[in-house]
Amino acid sequence: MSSHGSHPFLCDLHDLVILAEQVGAGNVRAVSRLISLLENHPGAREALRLLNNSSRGTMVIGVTGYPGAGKSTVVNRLVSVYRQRGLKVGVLAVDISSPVTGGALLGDRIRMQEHALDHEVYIRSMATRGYHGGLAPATGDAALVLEAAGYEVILIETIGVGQNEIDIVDLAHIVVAVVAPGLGDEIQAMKAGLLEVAHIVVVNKRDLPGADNTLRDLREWCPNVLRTVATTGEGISELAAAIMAHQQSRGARLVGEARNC
Ligand SMILES: Nc1nc2c(ncn2[C@@H]2O[C@H](COP(=O)(O)OP(=O)(O)O)[C@@H](O)[C@H]2O)c(=O)[nH]1
Ligand SMILES: [Mg+2]
Repeated sequence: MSSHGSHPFLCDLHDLVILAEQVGAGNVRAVSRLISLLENHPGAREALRLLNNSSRGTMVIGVTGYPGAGKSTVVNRLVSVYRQRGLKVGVLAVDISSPVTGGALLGDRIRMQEHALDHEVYIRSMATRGYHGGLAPATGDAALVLEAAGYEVILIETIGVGQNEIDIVDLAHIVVAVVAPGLGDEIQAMKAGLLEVAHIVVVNKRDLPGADNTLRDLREWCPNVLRTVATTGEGISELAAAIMAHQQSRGARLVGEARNC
């Protein structure tokens, strides 16, 4: 990318055209580079108009829930399912932790490390940078880049921040809320927040005490609650099937969005 005077990162249209072409060809370095530009330079959004996002049947899956519920572990398992089906998978893991401390972002990476060497899997952590709504500012743009690069499934892990969990609904075709047992009163708060936007609710950590109580509590309110042990993979194929069923019913309906809960 050529530099311009005192602003070495400013991108001109010619650079963006080339970058968009490379993204369209599935070039991973170009994907990373464009997402970084989109995170740091509003002018890079010009490139989005140059991407070819038409006629792609990309499935965008949001996975939300409180920190520690097991979102990254669930996402890691879902990546395996989609890879077994031969699909190219992109993961955008959004976290509140600052890029400086990196703590939880590192956790996400470790949870998904088994896919690190798979060229058909792209994993990227994004920091919220103080932006409210559970997503990083450039998450939507990054999803468009992955779509243009031919990723067929995009998993977006977002932090569960209760009432502010609305953005993911606009971005994802389906939202999976991951809940861990033992939350007690927090479950009540979640019903008014992130569970409200979910199409599928998952009680993860079924192996821990309290899982059945949590399940019973949620089922009173939502018939479609699944159970998983993400660390062993138990229940993940059922989750993948539920996601597929929702995707198919969504395609059949064309318009109108019915939540499971
Ligand atoms: N016992 C148990 N631990 C789990 C399960 N799923 C995830 N964990 C653990 O819970 C911790 C948080 O998981 P993580 O996926 O990083 O949660 P996230 O913050 O929601 O992304 C990690 O130590 C995981 O190994 C599960 O089903 N059972
Ligand atoms: Mg995580």
